[in-house]
Amino acid sequence: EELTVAVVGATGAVGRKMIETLETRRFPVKTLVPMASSRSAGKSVTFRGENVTVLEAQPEAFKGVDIALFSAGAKTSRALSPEAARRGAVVIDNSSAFRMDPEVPLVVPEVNGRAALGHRGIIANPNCSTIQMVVALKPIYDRFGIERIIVSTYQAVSGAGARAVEELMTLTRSQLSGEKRPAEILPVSSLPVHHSIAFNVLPQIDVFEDNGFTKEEMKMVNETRKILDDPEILVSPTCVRVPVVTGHSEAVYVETEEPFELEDIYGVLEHAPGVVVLDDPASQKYPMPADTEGRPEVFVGRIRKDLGHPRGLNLWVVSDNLLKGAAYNAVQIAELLVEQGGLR
Ligand code: A2P
Ligand code: 11C
Repeated sequence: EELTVAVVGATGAVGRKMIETLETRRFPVKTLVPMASSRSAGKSVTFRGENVTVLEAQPEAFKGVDIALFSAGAKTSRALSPEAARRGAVVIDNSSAFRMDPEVPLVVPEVNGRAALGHRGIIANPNCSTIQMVVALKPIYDRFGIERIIVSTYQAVSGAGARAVEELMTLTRSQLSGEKRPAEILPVSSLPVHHSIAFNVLPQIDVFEDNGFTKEEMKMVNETRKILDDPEILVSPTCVRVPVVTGHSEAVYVETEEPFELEDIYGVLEHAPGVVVLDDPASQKYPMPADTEGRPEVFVGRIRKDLGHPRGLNLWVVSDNLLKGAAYNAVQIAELLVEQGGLR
């Protein structure tokens, strides 16, 4: 089967990775249709060694498109995903626009791939920090049950887009040369106050909600519940931005329902799809974002039992936020649709 595939947000940090992943995974693309805002129309992107012209994303551009991968922000998704779906495309949407819509499946193929087949034209790709956590926890959840998750994240600036990456570079350079430049993008570009990410960590990702948690933290709570289909599971997140370009890290503490032996945790993780166990303290082996950039898997290390709680377990989970956290997960969903007859 040879398909027409649109990538909306083709000039952005995630969109570029989507196009790269379609190529490296040899996805059966007949025609690639890259789209972005009117600012980028007429520019080109490279696919399989050829230049392909970027179109302005608008309803008529989706005629004849079989699969549309969206990563151009929630506003664009809200406006154009239904238009694409109406014209017969299956939309795989990386924004937060439809994730909590009960009619839209929220899919991580290793965890709840079958949910994708129940789509009505739109499938949502979860938030990056949620994806890598549920990939690592699903095998433990299936074997021992999980009552409670306490997670602290160490998130890369590429999660906030290409301009945030530039800001990390600019502010680091200016601080090294003794200048004092103001921050303009992070933590949240649309808010009036900004803090420098250079030589710093920012305990704010996205805007605050009334309960004192940020929107990013509430995504980890609500998306985890939806993906695991477990509205009761307790999730207590603190999301933090660190001066890393690519690769989110997470310190994850869980309390299981059933008692476990550590060797069984290693066993289930070593056999889990999409997981690589990298855990050898004696030789100082553990996952780090610098080593996992460009890799599609979720890496788990520092696996240890809690000192006090008999069913407490600590893990360190690292993955490339632009790949498994976004582009790769979206292309995996597209592959699943092709393999299991989920296209329209
Ligand atoms: P453009 O480059 O034309 O602004 P990032 O997350 O790296 O900031 O990228 C955002 C992506 O979303 C870019 O490809 C950007 O295109 C695209 N985008 C932003 N606004 C729109 C819009 N209104 N319609 C279509 N694409 C958009
Ligand atoms: C970040 N997790 O690192 C965010 C980016 O809902 O898809 C992705 C936001 C989202 O800033």
